[in-house]
Amino acid sequence: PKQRRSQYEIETFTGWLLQQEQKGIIDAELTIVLSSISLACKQIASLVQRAGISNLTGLQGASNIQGEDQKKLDVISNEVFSSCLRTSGRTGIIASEEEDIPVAVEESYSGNYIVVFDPLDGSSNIDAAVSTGSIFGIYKPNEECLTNLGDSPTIDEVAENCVVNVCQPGSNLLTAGYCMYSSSVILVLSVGKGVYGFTLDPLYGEFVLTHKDIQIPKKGKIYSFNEGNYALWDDKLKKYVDSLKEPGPSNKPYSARYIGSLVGDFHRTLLYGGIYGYPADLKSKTGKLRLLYECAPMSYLAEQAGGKGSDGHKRILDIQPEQVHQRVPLYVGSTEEVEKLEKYLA
Ligand code: AHM
Ligand code: MG
Repeated sequence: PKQRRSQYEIETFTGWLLQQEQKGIIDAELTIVLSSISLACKQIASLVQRAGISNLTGLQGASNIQGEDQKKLDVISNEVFSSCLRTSGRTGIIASEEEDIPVAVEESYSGNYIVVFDPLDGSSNIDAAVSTGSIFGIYKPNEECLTNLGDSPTIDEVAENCVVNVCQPGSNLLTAGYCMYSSSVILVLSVGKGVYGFTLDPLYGEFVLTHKDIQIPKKGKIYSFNEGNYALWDDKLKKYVDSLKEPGPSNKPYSARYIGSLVGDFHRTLLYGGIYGYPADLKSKTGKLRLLYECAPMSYLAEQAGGKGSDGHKRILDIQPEQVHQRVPLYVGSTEEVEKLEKYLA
């Protein structure tokens, strides 16, 4: 007879990963990469939580290639993420918001996965102890490019090869996810079969399955835009946002919620429904958020949960990146809300 489930049984992230491997959804190599990412997230969570105590708030005193001032924790989180991936021995190339160009990971024993990430997104929130997060996406290496390299490639050839490998459309993603550092630490990811969420149990130090097969509501009455930029938006977008403020027959307009932390704003949108947007404007002609490690992973998760990710006209996952740090407008969330916005922008 089958043994009864015990009341003490918990499903951990590690257990869940092994099940995905047994079912043939991911291979052993990817299991190792994902578990090294979860370790990086635990380390970053503890750094973020203790930032004020260990003097890790404030600026590093340098800026990244995109001209943004780096926070101390931006730099440290990047190091944590990179070294966890490096020691997994299954990652070939990494591309990060905080690195100028993609980096080849020499120690790779096998696997050679390409991992794109933003180690600490929304870090302007750190000093006020408001939510932040890490975002990641994983691609299979492009075999053709690797074999084209020859036996003893020069450093420039390797660097160029890395860029070619990394610049894949989101539709090639094998898996993507984020970890949110908030009142709880929650790891949300998809390996292409729905979206699952795991909450870090601070006593066990383990991520525990808490959100099974997350489905984003088809519509939702929350919009999440930085409306401070309103005067810089184009007229079609202004009309759309104005329309959300009309009370309608129910006498209730949409609610506005904006943390300024993509992971937090997206996580709420995923669970409650609605729309998150970072449009292009007069100042940021192609928007602010980066296609590779911000927009594509979030759009992949939205689609896996039954929602949509769009640049206002087309599917984010269909965009072929030309540059590693390329920016695109992003509208992501409930299907009906994203489609409504696309109609206004058409
Ligand atoms: P970062 O990667 O430098 O932290 O910037 C990305 C963040 C997102 O988390 C957030 O959605 C957006 O920038 C907020 O920008 P703004 O302050 O312009 O509203
Ligand atoms: Mg970011």
